[in-house]
Amino acid sequence: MIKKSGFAAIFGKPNAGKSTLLNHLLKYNLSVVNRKVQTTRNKILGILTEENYQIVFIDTPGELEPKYELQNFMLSEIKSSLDEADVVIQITDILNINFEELRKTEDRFGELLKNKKRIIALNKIDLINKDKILPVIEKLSGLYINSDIIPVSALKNENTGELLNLIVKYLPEGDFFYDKDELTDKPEKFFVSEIIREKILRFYHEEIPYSVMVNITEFKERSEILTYINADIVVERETQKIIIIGKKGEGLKRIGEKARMDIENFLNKKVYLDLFVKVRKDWRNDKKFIRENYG
Ligand SMILES: Nc1nc2c(ncn2[C@@H]2O[C@H](COP(=O)(O)OP(=O)(O)OP(=O)(O)O)[C@@H](O)[C@H]2O)c(=O)[nH]1
Ligand SMILES: [Mg+2]
Repeated sequence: MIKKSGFAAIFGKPNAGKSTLLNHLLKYNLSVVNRKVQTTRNKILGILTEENYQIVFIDTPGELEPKYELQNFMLSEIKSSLDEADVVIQITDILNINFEELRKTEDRFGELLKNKKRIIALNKIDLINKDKILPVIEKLSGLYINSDIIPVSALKNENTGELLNLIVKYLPEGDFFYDKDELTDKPEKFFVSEIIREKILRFYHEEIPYSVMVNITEFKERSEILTYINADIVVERETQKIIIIGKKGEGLKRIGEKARMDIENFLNKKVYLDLFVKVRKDWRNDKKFIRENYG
């Protein structure tokens, strides 16, 4: 039997639905999804293995003009993902198409994209009248002459099967890169920190979600059934620390309770979770700190 396998980068603007698509194709909630922009910060591999193919998806951070060091890191994650990819799935929110921006993307990433099979996935079609879709595709086809354009809804799973078929069509022939049971490249610790960060994205607003990083400082299996986890929630300013902790510690307690339940489901074990809030002044612009904690 001929086997196909390769890397498929999921690429696009913040909030376009990249992580949602990844999770639906994998049928597993691997990557954090949120209404806010800049949810994904690292590239995350999600591996889909079937009898005759293996797609190694790479979820990437949203493409934006970097304004601080963390965003420079995010941009470097996008670039290395595109570089590794055999197929690029470029997700575009059909309600938010800006041709000037899309042209800028071509200027910025053209060199990395030029020899890749590219699929433009027009996402969120569940939010638009169906007869409005075709004119958008026609308009875009001038910009993406060598690419397929396919309308989908990642959220409602519309046309995602067709998208998957197209990706498989473009995969190179070759042996699998990963064992068939492997789902990702990242360790459990990474996903635990993402579960905690997701609670903060959900419960807090304005600049807090963008100023938070979660660092797992201890991860110990105390017994067959109990894991002890110690995590620092790192913020940029003293005032943010006060907001996160909340009145009488209610805020931190809420994060801890919700995160612990999700971590227990994820690890399938009882968890003792200790959370601390720490201030590292302006860490988003601290190259050394970012290098130590990301990457
Ligand atoms: N209605 C609708 N909403 C969607 C669809 N796909 C994603 N969303 C929503 O769009 C928001 C952003 O989704 P994400 O998957 O986090 O987007 P992303 O591109 O990974 O975002 P970043 O990681 O911040 O770049 C979430 O609220 C999703 O539920 C879709 O097909 N239809
Ligand atoms: Mg994302």
